[in-house]
Amino acid sequence: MADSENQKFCLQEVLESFKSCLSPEKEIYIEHYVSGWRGLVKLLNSLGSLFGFISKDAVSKTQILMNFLKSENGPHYATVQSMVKFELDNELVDVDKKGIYPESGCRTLLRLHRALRWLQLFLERLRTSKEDDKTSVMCRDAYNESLAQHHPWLIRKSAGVAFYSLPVRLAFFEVMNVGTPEQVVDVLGKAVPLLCEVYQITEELYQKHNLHDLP
Ligand code: 1PZ
Repeated sequence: MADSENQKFCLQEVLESFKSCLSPEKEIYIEHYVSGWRGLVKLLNSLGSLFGFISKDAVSKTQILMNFLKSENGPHYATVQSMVKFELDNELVDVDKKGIYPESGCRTLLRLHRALRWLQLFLERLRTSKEDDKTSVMCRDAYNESLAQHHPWLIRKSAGVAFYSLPVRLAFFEVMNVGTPEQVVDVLGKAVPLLCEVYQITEELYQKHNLHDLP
């Protein structure tokens, strides 16, 4: 595991990454998008071994995108928009669902994009939660409303088991590493709309190019 993944999670840092991933023209820089996810992986890693399978998948998806970014085609992978154009123009995407490109940038990012919807729903629930609300229920409800529809039974089951082991609300706020519960709520108030914007831009781009069902 890379050193950065062993370091302590900080919500503020994740917020900064997602902030810097938006260009003035509202393009999404893949490098910063990936570093936002890498930040979130630190949180997953601090939650114990039941979350290991989720963290592994998130790391492998971010690695695929980083490899593209470091490859000779790197400049085409600077933004989500340029990646979509490059992979479509060069027929590097399974638009006809043949499964020839199981690691295309477009299908890999689609998985993280769907997870971003879960994150947005979960953090909004957390932000507006009351003292006695259960993080496991917030997490499960957000998951059922989003990612679960894309996962087979076994993954849904394992995710469900992991959710039960989440720390209680106040302990979870401490893991966020930004200060008092009020400060956490404050940072979440900035983070959620930002994640929403990044999600929406990607969503529209994928809709426009009919990329929502990539295998
Ligand atoms: C705070 C609690 C964290 C709970 C995380 C909730 C998300 C549950 C996701 C369960 C994913 C299980 C592992 C692998 C699934 C893959 O099969 C799928 C589809 O990829 P494919 O098989 O088609 O290549 N992968 C995904 O759906 C991407 C999942 C990324 C999850 C990132 C979570 C980051 C959590 C941040 C914590 C705040």
